[in-house]
Parts: sequence; C-alpha cells; structure tokens
Amino acid sequence: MFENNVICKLLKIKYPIFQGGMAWIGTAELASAVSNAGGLGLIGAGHMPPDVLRKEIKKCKGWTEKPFGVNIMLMSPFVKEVMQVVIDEKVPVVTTGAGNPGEYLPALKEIGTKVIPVVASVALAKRLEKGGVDAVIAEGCESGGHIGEICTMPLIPQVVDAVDVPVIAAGGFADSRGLAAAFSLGAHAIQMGTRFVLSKECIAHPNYKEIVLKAKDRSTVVTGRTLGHPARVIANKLTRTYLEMEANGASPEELEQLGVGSLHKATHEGDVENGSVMIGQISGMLDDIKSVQEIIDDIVNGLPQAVANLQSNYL
Ligand code: TUI
Repeated sequence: MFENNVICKLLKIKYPIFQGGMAWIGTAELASAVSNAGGLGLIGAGHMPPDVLRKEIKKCKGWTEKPFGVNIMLMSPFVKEVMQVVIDEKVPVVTTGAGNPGEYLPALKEIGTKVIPVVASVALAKRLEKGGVDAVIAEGCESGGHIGEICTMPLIPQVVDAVDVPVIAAGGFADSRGLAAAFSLGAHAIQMGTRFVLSKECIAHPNYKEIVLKAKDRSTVVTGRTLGHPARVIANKLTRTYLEMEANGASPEELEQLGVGSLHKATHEGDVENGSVMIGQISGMLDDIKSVQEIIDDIVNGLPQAVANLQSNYL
C-alpha cells in the first residue's frame, strides 16, 4: 500500500506512522510495539542518563527486528553523552526535539544513522536541510509537551514548500482523516504522541491515561511562554498555580522550580493534579485505549474511506 512512500522507503518501514518521542513514557515497550506494528517506534530519551538509555536501546533491540529510533531532547543535561550512546549502539534513526541538532549531524551521518529533527519553524527546517538531515518532522503547536508558536495547518505546507527533504507532519494527528490531511498538505508521514499514550503498551500511570481519556477540546493550556519554552499540558492545580505566578511576574527560577520532577509525578506517580500532564489538543477526540497494532491498523485501514470522503466533495 505504501510502496512508493518516500519515508517508508527511506526508513524501510511498512507504514508512514511515527510515534512521538515522549520523555518517561516513550519506553522500549512502546517503541518496539510501534515498530513491530509497522510504524517507527521511538525511545524518548528526555532527561535520561546515558546508561539508562543504553539499557532501553538494548531492550528494544531484543523485542523488535524492525527499525526503531531514539528521540533526543536537546535541552537534556546529558545530551552529549546520549548522542554517544546512540552512535555506539548504531541506532538506525535519531529524531531530535527542543533545539537545533546541527553540531551533532556529522557524527550521526558518518555511521549512517538517519537524522530527522523536529522543527517548529520554516527557518530551522531550511538551516537543517543545508546541514544534511534526511527529513524533518514539522510539529504544530497542537502537540503536547514542548511546542513552537505555529499551528499544524499553516506550518506543514510552509515547511513542505521550503525544503526538498521529506516532511513528517506532527501535532493533532490521531486517525485516518488526519493522515489523509497530512498527505494533502504535502507531508509524507505523520507522527503521533497523544494517540499512543492511550495504548495498552504505554506504561503511563492509569490516572494519566484516565485524565487524557476525559479531556475535552479545551482541556489543555500552554505554560512557560514567559520563559521562552512553552509547553502544552492538561489544565490542573499545577497549571493554575503556574499561570498565576507567571502573570504576577514570578522569576524564571521560581517557575522552573515548580516544574522540576513534575512530568514524572504525573506519568509514574499518577499525581495528575500536581504533576505535569503533557498531552496534545487531539486528546479531546480520543475515548479509548487500544493496542498499538489496533491503533495503526485502524488508521491504515480507514485511509481509503477518508480519501473517498474528500473526493465526494467535488467529483
Ligand atoms: O521536544 C518536543 N516536545 C517535548 S520535549 C519534552 S521533555 C521536557 N521536559 C521538561 C521541560 C521541557 C521539555 C516534552 N515535550 N517536541 C519537539 C519540538 N521541538 N517542538 C518544538 C521544538 C523546537 C522548538 C524550537 C525545536 C527547535 C526550536 O528552535 C531551535 C532553534 O535554535 O531555532
């Protein structure tokens, strides 16, 4: 079905569906399940120390024969060491987030790792194309977690027009309609985080999944704008305190202190009131937990109908 898809050919995957990296919950369990189901699974390195990442990579290699990747969060204090781990382990695909991976490109390219950074602007996409990246993931601000300023609908076609490398669309995708829309905008694949949080294989605490299941269209808010690193999260006690302090001119140190450990508090301790529940706006549409295989199969199997629905408007 996707024999001519440039991303499937580039990465030797069956379906043009990536799993978003996701700190703490993009584990080897989830990444290997996505890769085994025909997509591209990614271990979210987040703030992981290098030895922990190495263990996750080894687990993933043990659980899938298919290509998988590691998402490296460039604001991590361990970024240099985790880059060395993915090089030592010859991880087939590296995606990056929350920064410019330019300085690491030569070393990754030298060992044949495919490098696919997440970008949130046309300018960075163009700069990284010059540096030799294999593709870019253009992520709109509908996404959960750390985001840019531009929404998916205007971002994707602008990035597609600006670069010659293939574009993967991210931010607000969770079903066949979304995949058809991404193709319409000129992207060759989609990346999904939120949809995979609501999978059986995702190890997030049941409270985390429950609050995502209950989310409506307006359940998320953006914190951290004044610090220069905005993040989309579910509105809760933590965000109310945070946004109030932000509006009252709290110092960057005070605000950062509030965020320390807050993601783990939500994902692993299940404290979804005082923790940071990073999730995308598409959570409002999702009301079931499925296996990764079902999620991917449903999207792929629904694609012909989604495309037929487009045509019914003008043919
Ligand atoms: O990276 C993400 N999403 C994330 S990372 C994360 S872990 C974290 N934990 C605590 C605090 C902060 C983060 C949670 N969610 N998405 C990819 C992404 N990258 N979205 C936006 C960007 C981005 C933004 C600006 C990439 C580059 C950029 O500019 C860099 C430059 O130099 O121009």
